[in-house]
Amino acid sequence: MTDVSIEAASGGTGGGAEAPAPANRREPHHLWRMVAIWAVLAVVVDLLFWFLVGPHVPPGDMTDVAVSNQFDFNVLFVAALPVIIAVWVYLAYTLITWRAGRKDAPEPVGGAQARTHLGVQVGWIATTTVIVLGLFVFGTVELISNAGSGGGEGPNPIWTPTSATILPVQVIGQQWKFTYRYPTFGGFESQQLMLPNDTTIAFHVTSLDVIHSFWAYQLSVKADANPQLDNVAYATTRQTGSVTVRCSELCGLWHGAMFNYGSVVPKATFYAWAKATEQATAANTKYLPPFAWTYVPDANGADGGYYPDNVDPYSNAEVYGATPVSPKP
Ligand SMILES: [Cu+2]
Repeated sequence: MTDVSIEAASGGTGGGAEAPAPANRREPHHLWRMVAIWAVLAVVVDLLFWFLVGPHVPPGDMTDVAVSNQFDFNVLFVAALPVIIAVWVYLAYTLITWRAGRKDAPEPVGGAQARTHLGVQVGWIATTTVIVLGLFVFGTVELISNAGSGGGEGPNPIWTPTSATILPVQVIGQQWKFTYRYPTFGGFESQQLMLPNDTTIAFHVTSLDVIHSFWAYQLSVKADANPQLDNVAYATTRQTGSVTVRCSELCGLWHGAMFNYGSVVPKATFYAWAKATEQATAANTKYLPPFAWTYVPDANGADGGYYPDNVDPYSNAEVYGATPVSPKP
């Protein structure tokens, strides 16, 4: 070990020319060649990606947050592609240039010279710092400027949309389905997520049992569904179409089957549907618990969990420490 270092240090004054190449042959500056190949490829691939692939990157453009998240993903791709291209160019270049079968192939020299190269060290630290901190600032700005970017912000969101009118839709997760309540239409409950187009929606996501996660992929909305917590996420619809909703938090045996579908429809269609469903389900709605942002699960009751007991006595387990609907005798 010591011998090698001394040898390298004492012989390392020729700037990489110690390789056993023929005396009459001048080695090109391989690093600059690699940089040139990389720069051209990186620009070409980034441009091709941005214009050809970018518009098709999920989650698409069904809502404002989907558009902004697609933009974010594309920026991340454009930042990442030159990095992977650098690795591939380096690998391909070295395999070709210094392959054993090449006649008079020069022996690459590394070791001590590479380790003490100030330019490489400063360049490496500076480049990675700029990439990491740049993406950190970019991601934070994008999260805040898009009202939480479709993510759950808890019961008291600090990043809110600027729209004058917001339609609240409650998402209720339970083992193993999602249902939706519409508080501005008498609090009726639907098995299907229906949304009006060109409208800012406030999703109020909660759970009746364990932790689920409401993931409406095309809307680019993803918010955890916690029992006794009102988790709010925003999105503004821009296009009609169908939506897939999946649970994205492992929640028990049939987690994989916990999905359903929804639609973004024209405003008039939505209001007609909502009014009609409100009337059609009125007889059932009165048996639901009154609309609330969260519901107390009824762990021991024989009534299926959703429906709070109106009959005393409650056990502590039934109300999870909350105040019963009516006081104990
Ligand atoms: Cu679930």
